[in-house]
Amino acid sequence: MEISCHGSLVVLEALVRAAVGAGAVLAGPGEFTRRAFLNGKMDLVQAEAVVDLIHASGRFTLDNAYGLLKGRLSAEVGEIKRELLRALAHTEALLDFPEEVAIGGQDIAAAVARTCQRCAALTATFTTFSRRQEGIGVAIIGPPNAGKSSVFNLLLKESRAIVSPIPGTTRDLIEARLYIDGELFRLVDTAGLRTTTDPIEVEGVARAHGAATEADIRLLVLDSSLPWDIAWDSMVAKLVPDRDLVVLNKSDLPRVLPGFAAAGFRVVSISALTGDGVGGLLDALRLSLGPSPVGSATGLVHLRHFDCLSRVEGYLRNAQGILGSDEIALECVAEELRAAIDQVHVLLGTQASEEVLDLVFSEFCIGK
Ligand SMILES: Nc1nc2c(ncn2[C@@H]2O[C@H](COP(=O)(O)OP(=O)(O)OP(=O)(O)O)[C@@H](O)[C@H]2O)c(=O)[nH]1
Ligand SMILES: [Mg+2]
Repeated sequence: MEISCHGSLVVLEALVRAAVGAGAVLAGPGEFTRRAFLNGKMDLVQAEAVVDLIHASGRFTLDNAYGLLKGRLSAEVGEIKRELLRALAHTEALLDFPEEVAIGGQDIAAAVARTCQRCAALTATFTTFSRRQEGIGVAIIGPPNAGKSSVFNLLLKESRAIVSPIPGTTRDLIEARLYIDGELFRLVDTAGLRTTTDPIEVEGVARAHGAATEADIRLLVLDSSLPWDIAWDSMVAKLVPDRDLVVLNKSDLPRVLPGFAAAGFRVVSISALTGDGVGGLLDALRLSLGPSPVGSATGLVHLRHFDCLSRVEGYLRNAQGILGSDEIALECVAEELRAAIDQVHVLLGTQASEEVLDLVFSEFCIGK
């Protein structure tokens, strides 16, 4: 039944109260998707994709969630399940009627190896895909006063970090989200890297090093109005070629820095003061990010999926070990295959406990 009424909150509240009084039950978080799942309209992986769609904060998450909802991963996992069932059936046939079946241990070993390979291909995507979903970490690093905080503010188009001519202004890590063409980046402004005795700044520099190590992309900001400082050599040495960027800042001032010779790095010249060159910096960030893997591949973004498929992979490796030994204990192979199939059921939700379901559906909004 559908009820239409005037939109005022008081009317709505009175209506809901009256409906509940007449026996209606309020929908819980994710209740409609949970029903669709319980009625076999979608599996658990697809139900989780609905949560991803609701919370999608960037284009990658959106595209990937849409792919999951359409059953892209479910189809791949379904194939793995079919291969496992076939391998188990063959193993049991070989156990029960060794004289009558035309299959040997080698055939089963080949099938297990193929399936294991398939799982490994999926689990290998987890780091790239989940990183992309969470947002690409970009650490803005460099010597004090180079203009790191100014570059950070310029990219965000707001004055988030304090900028001052005093070297050593930034101490804490300052984090902010930035979308470039719908792709999410997590920017971190850091303390200038230098040797100092100030205990607070020492801590800031240590945190800056930590942020640089953790980041997916490092953006080294140097002041191009200064001559090269040998302290910068060690900063450049830690950069990853073809990924990290060198930003020569203060292009509005007369250039003193000689040409930047280190090969393999994208070098961008900008003025954080005037905003000149910011387009080139955004282009360079896009290039470092690379094309979206969604569209060309099925990947894992959820720890639960990664965990289940890693277990499947583990059981299959055990089965491979047994099949590769001199005396093949087929009973043990069958056990490993059964354990692997169970994990596939857990992944698709056909064997998920109430606890797991509650956990998945608790992330929904009410009424979805
Ligand atoms: N002329 C000019 N000055 C700039 C530019 N970018 C930053 N500055 C100035 O350089 C000084 C230092 O800028 P910050 O952004 O605070 O530098 P930082 O690298 O964050 O410095 P610390 O936090 O101390 O490590 C400030 O006086 C800025 O106004 C630029 O492109 N051109
Ligand atoms: Mg700063």
